[in-house]
Parts: sequence; C-alpha cells; structure tokens
Amino acid sequence: MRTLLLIPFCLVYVAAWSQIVNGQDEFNYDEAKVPEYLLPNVLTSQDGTNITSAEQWHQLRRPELVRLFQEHVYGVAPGRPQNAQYDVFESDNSALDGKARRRQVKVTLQQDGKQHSFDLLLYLPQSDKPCPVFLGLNFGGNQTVQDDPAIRITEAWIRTDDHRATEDSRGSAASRWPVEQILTRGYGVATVYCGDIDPDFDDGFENGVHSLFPVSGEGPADAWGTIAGWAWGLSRAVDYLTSNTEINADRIMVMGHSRLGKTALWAGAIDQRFALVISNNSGCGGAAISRRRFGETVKRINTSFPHWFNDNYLQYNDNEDACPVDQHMLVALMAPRPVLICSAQEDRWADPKGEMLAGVHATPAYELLGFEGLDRTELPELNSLVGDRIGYNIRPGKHDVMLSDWEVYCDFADKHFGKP
Ligand code: GTR
Repeated sequence: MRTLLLIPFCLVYVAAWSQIVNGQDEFNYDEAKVPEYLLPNVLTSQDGTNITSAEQWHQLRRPELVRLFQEHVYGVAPGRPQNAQYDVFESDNSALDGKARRRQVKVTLQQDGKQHSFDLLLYLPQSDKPCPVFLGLNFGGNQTVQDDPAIRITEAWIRTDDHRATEDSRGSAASRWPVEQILTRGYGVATVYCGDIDPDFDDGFENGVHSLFPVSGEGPADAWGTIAGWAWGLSRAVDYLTSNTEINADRIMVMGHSRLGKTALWAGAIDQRFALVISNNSGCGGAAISRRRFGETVKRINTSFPHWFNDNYLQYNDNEDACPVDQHMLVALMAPRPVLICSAQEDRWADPKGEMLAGVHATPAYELLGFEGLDRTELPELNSLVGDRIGYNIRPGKHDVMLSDWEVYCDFADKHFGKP
C-alpha cells in the first residue's frame, strides 16, 4: 500500500525534476499570472477593413495573414523547384505480414544545377481504391517508424553523439507510428525524416533544402527558417503523392508532433492541398497563443532554437504584443478545412489551454465561410474530442504521440470525410 502511494509522488517528482534540468521551471504555469492581452482580430485587416464576406477573406485577408507570418515568424520559402524526380526504389505488396503495401520513393529536387534528395516511406492498406493518407515528418529517420528491415536507413544528420543512424534505431519510434492500426482504419501513412529535408541545427540556413536556394551574406531578415524548410519539404512530398494513383489526392492530411506539429500547421496554412491538418502538442510557435506567455515563451524558443524561425521573430522576445499576428491566425489559415488541435494534460510547457484558445479565436474565420469552429472558454474533459471543423482534444499523460492519439485523428477524419 505504501509503495502504491509513493508511485504518484515519484511521477510528480520525476516530472518536476526534468523541468528543473531543462530550465523550464522558471516559466509561468499559473493561469492567474497570465498577463492581460488583446489578440489581433482575424477578421480585421491591417488597414482596418472589416472582413465580412468569403470573397474578402480569400482575396484580401488570407493572403495578408500568410505574408505576415512569412515576414514576422517563419520566413518566405521559394516556390516549386525547377525539377523533381521520383524514384520508387522499393515496393512490396505484402509488407507487414501481408497487411500493407509498402513503397519507398527517393524524391530528388533540382535547382540551378544543384540537387537535394529525401526518402518518402509509404504504407498503404490493402485496397484497390485510391486511399486517404496521413503525411507526417518523423524525428529520427524512416527506419525508426517500424521495425521493418526493408526500410532504408537515413544517411542524414541525426541528433545523437555521432550524428549517424544505425541498425539499432529500427522501430525505436514505433509507438508513435502505430501503422497497422492506422491501416486497419483504412488510412495510409506517409512519412519523411525531417532531417532529410533540413537538419535540425543552426547553420545559418545553409544546409538541407536551403542549399538549393542560396542567399548572399546574412540574407534578408525574413529568410526561411527550418520550420519553413520542413513545411516546404512536406509540399514537395505532396507533389509526389498527388501523382500516385494509389492515393486519393483530395484526402492528403498532414500530421505533426511538437516542433513537427508547428510545421504541420505552417504547411497546412500555405499549402491548401492538405485536406485536413493535425497538430499534436505543438505549443509555442505552433497552436499556443504567444501573448499568454504560459510555459515556453517566444524569447525562450528563439534562444534555444534560433534556426526554426526567421530573424524578424527575435523582435518579439519579451515583446509578444507588438507582433502583428498570434497563433489563432495560423489556425484560421486552415479555414474552411478541418483542423485538429491535440494537447496532453501534463504537457504544460506547450500550454494546452493556449492551444485550445487558438482554435476558439480562429473560429470567426470558419463562421464567415459558413462552418462551425470551436466555441468554448474552458478546457473540455479529458479524452473528449470537442468542436466541429476546428477540433480539440486533451488526453492524460505527457508530451508524446500514442495509439490513442491516432484513434482521435482517425475519428476526426472519419467524421469529416466518412470512413474510408
Ligand atoms: C522542445 C521545445 C518545444 C518543442 C519540443 C519538440 O524542447 O521547447 O517547442 O518543439 O522541443 O519539438 O520536441
């Protein structure tokens, strides 16, 4: 009995200790200390015009918001490269004990005599109809997604001591990618290692896909950061997916966790070929309202990860109210497509309530276009998906992706598009 009583205490202790170690303890986790703030209105353009019609939204306000996020937060990415080649270098119609069709595609992008490649891994359900797919970046290489010896191991930089992926990493992220269960629901899974697109360290925006489009000197202050690079890579993956007749090009959904959840939102904002967008625990620079300064702040993220954003974003360190955008406007850029925001109860660093509020304050854009968004002031009960075209779910537990999260993603997709 005594041991049982000690378990919750130990868990709280471990959580608190890891926050202290990461320097996260100095930040605000007290709702009563959230400062008063005024959010910029999604339906009032920079010159004060009230946006009152769908046409004004699409012609005026949406492009304006994209430009503001490019200029002040993520940076401006180039258009499609001059050329792209798709080499399906591996294919198996009875992968995962016959449950899946596996495809591996080397995508090579060419620009001004330079080229850069990444591998796309695809598992499709056994079906003769074009299937809907979830596309998401992974953190450690495609080989981490399943313990499947056929998956080519990434040769790109990874976040370990010697920066090289090994055989041991096969399947190490499998709990985040429950492929078989997703296939059972009728959805395919497509994934790319984020570091294959752009390595996750600060190198002055020179490596990865940035190398295809060199900027001279220090580059403009709105040059594309790594999140914009990853989002651009996701769009290049969509270029391929829409050319593959095994896939339903109208049902390509983007999903991402944490830094890759921030990326999923930005990718969905700028590329409307994504039919549905999911951010999991995306936090600061993702779905969380920056002006709340709850958990991770703009200054802290710009200090730890200066390469994720553009240099203009530094102006908003301890100065969030001066930024012409906040993250509810990012969510509004998905309108009227379905967008799902997922939080974890113990992930206070990512500010679950701030993530929910971004959905709430994006809702006027959805309503203007004739759809329901998310209308509430308090967090819902755990494990109860709320909202309509803007969905929100908070589950117990920590910063992670689990099978139960994927069940919510599939439920949300089923609800909006019908079961595949
Ligand atoms: C943290 C960072 C978060 C989140 C996370 C992740 O260290 O502070 O914004 O992105 O990393 O991506 O795992």
